[in-house]
Amino acid sequence: MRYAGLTKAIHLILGDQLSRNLITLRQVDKNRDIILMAELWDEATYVKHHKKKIALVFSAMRHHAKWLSDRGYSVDYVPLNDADNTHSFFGEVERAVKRHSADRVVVAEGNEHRVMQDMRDWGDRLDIPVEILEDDRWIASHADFQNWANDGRKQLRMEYFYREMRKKTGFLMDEDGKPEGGEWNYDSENRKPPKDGMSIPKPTSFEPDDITKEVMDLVDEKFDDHFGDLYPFPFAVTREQALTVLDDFIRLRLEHFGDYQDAMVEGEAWMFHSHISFYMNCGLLDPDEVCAAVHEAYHDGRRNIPLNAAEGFIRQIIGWREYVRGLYWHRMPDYKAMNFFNAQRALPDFFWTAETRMNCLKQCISETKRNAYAHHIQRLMVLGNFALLAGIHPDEVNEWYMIVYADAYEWVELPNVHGMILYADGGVLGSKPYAAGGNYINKMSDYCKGCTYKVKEKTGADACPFNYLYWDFLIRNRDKLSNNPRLGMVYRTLDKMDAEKVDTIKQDSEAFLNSLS
Ligand code: FAD
Ligand code: DLZ
Ligand code: SF4
Repeated sequence: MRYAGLTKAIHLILGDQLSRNLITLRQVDKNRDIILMAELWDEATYVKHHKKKIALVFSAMRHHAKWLSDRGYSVDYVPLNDADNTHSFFGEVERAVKRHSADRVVVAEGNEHRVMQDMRDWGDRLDIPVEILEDDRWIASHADFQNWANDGRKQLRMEYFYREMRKKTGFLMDEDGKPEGGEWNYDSENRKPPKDGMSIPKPTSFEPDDITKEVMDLVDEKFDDHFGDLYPFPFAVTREQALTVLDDFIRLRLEHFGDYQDAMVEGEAWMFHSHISFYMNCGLLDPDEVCAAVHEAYHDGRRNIPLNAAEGFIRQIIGWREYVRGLYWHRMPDYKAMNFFNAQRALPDFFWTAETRMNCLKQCISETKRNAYAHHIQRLMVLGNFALLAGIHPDEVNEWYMIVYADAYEWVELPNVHGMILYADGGVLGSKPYAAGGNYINKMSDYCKGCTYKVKEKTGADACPFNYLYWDFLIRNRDKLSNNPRLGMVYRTLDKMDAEKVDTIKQDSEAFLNSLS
């Protein structure tokens, strides 16, 4: 016995560790140990999270604490309003150790670098053993990712990592160890534009219960100056409710998930997406069970689920989700400081107010404010594309994404923002920046119909700003991008443009960008 002779442990459970099979819980002795959970000002304000995110996390924490108490665990729950609350993880652990005369602390690793850094010296500061357990809710362990990353490969591309995860999990693999359907990836089938008048199911929503109502009053009172609408509050806050969201997705939306994965429709924030990132990220759902449910639904034949939908969905989780988490830990802390394009512009005010004439941005920001949610293509090809082309400083963009989405945690936000949209890592995550002009948005959405800018016009006062900003971005960053083989054709097109047009692009871009500040 490693801790023979020791008596009582404090098991700290963080707000994104609300899984009923968490490794920490598996080690609790109900007759002896204390589970500590704490609502902390530090965690709610290290970035000023969207009101809905704070309400979701606090309510899910309170429901989880109740579930544990009902099953005989001794839970010491420190609410935000507790007069003695120190509002930091360490402060609360230190107080709990004294309060309960505990002689060791057990915690699962923090999923953010700043939290892990903090945890590492708790043992020295408390002068008792602090056991930090590897969080085994992931499909790829730290060792799995490191072994893959250090296996002599020049580039760490998601696609190859994903294939390893398919082999490891067996999802959508046939008996001969080959990918079902013969291909690993059906993404090329997943780019259909929206159809006029398409019928999109309403998202699953729940009435706030008494616990949630109390939390909402607290958030209203204490976090009034945070971004976003608190009301209405439709989120799941228990595992049972999160499972209903997953079930509804499989029943009502999965069939079209693949086809319309990239489509955007004005007034339809939720489309055919699953809306489960919130719940997986705080622990109410487990990524493995989510993929197993989709794998099963694809095979049981009761629903008409095409392979491109099932594969596309499973790839997002065992591919992208696991890959960004692996990359985060592989490259932090240096990753965060990278700024490949030396982008310096401040974030325009309209990212907070949605007051812009650019209809695509107005819609995506308004929905973000209302729902603490936007789907992937809105985050990537509208909001992210704009931040990239406008040269906004990565720190400001990262902070905005961390604030506005209820599923935002740095391990997933940072690689997506820093790597995928801003290319601030110079190509660690992606092989080229996801830059695009207005044509892409026009093809994949109906936003341009309601816009005062004209998507077909390339320059001039009425032209869609994405059009000239796209070329201006390539011109400004020629020294950094022109050798990229995936951009060779684009630069050849640029080289054929007449000098007058290039000048107009530069002037229009300068005037537009100056108008942002
Ligand atoms: P679906 O479209 O239904 O996809 C299913 C699941 O796949 C998601 O729940 C998510 O867990 C996973 N997934 C899909 N794409 C990604 C991805 N690129 N990286 C990691 N997981 C992925 N996701 C977050 O969970 N938190 C974030 O803070 C976050 N920030 C993002 C910022 C930017 C700029 C971009 C481009 C993407 C970001 N994503 C983030 C990824 C993705 O946009 C969201 O996971 C997704 O929109 C959540 O909605 P959903 O559950 O309906 O997803
Ligand atoms: C996101 C969040 C918020 C808003 N509040 C709390 C909190 O009060 N107490 C807590 O234990 N966890 C909270 N969390 C989740 C943490 O920020 C998360 O556990 C760390 O970022 C590590 O990933
Ligand atoms: Fe967005 Fe340009 Fe379309 Fe307007 S015209 S909605 S700015 S892409």
